[in-house]
Amino acid sequence: MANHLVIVANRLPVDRVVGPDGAPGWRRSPGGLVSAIEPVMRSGDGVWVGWPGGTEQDLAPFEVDGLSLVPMSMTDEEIEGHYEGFSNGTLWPIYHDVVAKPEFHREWWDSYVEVNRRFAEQAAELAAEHAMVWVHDYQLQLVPQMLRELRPDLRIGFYLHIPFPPAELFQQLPWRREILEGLLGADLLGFQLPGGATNFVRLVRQRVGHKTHRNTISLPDGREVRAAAFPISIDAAGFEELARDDEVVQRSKAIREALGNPRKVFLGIDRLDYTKGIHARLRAFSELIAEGHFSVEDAVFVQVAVPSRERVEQYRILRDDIDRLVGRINGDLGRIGRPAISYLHSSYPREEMAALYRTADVMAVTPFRDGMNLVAKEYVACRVEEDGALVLSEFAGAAAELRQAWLVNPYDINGMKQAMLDAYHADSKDLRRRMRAMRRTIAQHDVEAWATRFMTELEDS
Ligand code: GDG
Repeated sequence: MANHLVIVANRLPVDRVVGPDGAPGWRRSPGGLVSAIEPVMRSGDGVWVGWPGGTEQDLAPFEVDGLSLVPMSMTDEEIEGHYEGFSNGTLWPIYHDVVAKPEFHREWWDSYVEVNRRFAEQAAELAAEHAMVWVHDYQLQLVPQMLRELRPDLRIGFYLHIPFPPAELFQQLPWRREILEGLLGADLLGFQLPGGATNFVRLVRQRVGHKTHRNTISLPDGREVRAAAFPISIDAAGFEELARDDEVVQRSKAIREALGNPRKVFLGIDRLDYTKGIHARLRAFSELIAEGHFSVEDAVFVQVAVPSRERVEQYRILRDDIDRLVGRINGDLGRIGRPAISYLHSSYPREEMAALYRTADVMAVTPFRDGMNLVAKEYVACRVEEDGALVLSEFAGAAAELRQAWLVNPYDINGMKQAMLDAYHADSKDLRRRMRAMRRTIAQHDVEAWATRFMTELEDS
């Protein structure tokens, strides 16, 4: 027990893999949280507590690339109840505007409480006296309070990576009060946008009855909890360097060639999730071709859909829907060697992502609701020639900063079509003006600035 910083997150930033020689090892996993926190961990004296995936029990702490990791084991029942169930079947849809219907099951809640308790106990054991513990995301909202009960000496921060919903939606939760009280165990609560912090404070006032002043909540025992916005970002310099790498530049040319050198390449990269608006975006693009605004020789849409939550039913249904849509569009509009949509259900190394960003003339990021969306920021960071167009949903947190994008309402298919068409036809002067401004924003607000600000404010709290 000697760690001055303990990160607690649902997942460890690694996946179990089996090498070509059959030996098991670890590989960094994709996902916003990992991209965001890794640089902070390396520079500090920290340990990361989380689930490594799988159902292996009694795993020992280990290191990967200088990261100290403490694996939490999960049973099949816990994965079903806590992770796939309450986290991704109940909370995820409620926190994302009820884009899909949330399910409420009391067994899922019991499992959520149980897993949160185990995480809190593990963190309590690892933290040095007066250490900082930074808890992450919607899967662990009860940890702050549970941890405070075990270790009142700690400074506890909590960051929510997804939106915090308005009272009208949050109130549906049968366990709304428990979740608010769980979060109130923290000294500092971070949200992506000011609106999330405001929603939370209002709910605490209404549902728990604590006194609030602006963004500060006063608890009966004299403790104060602050809720504020900390918009997350990316390692901008790291992405830029990757985008300038010779092999990435060559790979980007090869991708364009393989696509048949169309005039414009459109790109979407998302976890395969119903919040991301993949279906509507592909429909909008296909209608532009069907109506003759451009042909399959002029433009192709590359859609990378990274496999995600494949055991949750709504995700299986979504995958089938998109498979069908892509098949129909390509069947109707494609020609030999020229599909309208180049669809990839797979995940890729960072270098390939950078090469794709470099290749894309138009990047379409059109979620129905998204906490931030790092893909939009990564695209901007990779556009080192200061060209390329970003079509961005108003409902992604990133839209608050990337004001020079073509902002769209993803529910408005005609509006999206118009924005895609405008982006397709934009002249280089317009593109440069917009991209320059967005690149400046990303360079100034990178992930390091985000993490430093959160930790400084937690230290001062
Ligand atoms: C949640 C919130 C918030 C994706 N595929 C591959 C890959 N990725 C990386 C991307 C990006 C990250 O994963 C995805 O982050 P997003 O922000 O786009 O979306 P979520 O996964 O939903 O993340 C979101 C985020 O948390 C952070 O707070 O912004 O709103 O929903 O970094 O590059 N990386 C690699 N291969 C892939 O195939 N290497």
